[in-house]
Amino acid sequence: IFLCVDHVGFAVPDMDEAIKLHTEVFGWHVIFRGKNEEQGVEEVMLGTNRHDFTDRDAEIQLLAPLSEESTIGKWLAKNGGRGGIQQVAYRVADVEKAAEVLTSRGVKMLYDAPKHGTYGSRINFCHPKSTGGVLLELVERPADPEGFL
Ligand code: V0V
Repeated sequence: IFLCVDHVGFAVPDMDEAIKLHTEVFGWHVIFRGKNEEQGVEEVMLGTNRHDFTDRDAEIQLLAPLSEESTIGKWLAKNGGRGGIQQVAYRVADVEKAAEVLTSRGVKMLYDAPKHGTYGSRINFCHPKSTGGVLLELVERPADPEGFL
């Protein structure tokens, strides 16, 4: 079902501090910064800066809450205000098909239909109660990522 790991999502209490850490110390490059109001997040995607950069590389996603009541706001509160790994995202070719297959195998999907994700991707999530405790996201990237990267 899965093509590869699309990204790993870190919940962060302070976006600017997190960007500084992951770029200046770890050497990642900011390739996208934006807000997803529906998900209640400010997000930054970190990638490599190789000359042959393609959208096939797995990325790191920094997620800061837009409000205390948002998913990330609640996650941080539960984690004592500290950041950490909030999710792992698997890239799929067809998010509806993948959700259908996983549902038939007993996985509980969060949404009946895909929602909008980074770069115009289509996303859904597997509830952590049916994945052994890890919030797994399914990401179908847009056919043409030009203009986003
Ligand atoms: C909660 N739980 C988690 C978890 N969040 N377990 C693993 N990883 C997480 N991230 C556990 C929690 O410990 C509880 O277990 C149980 O689930 C219920 O927790 P809760 O605090 O009551 O939380 P809920 O139910 O309010 O919310 C949990 C769900 C929520 C998964 C439903 O986080 C959600 O809707 N996530 C999907 C959306 C999302 O994560 N958006 C932000 C990223 P016990 O204590 O009962 O055992 S946006 C994004 O990724 C974008 C835009 C993108 O990639 O394009």
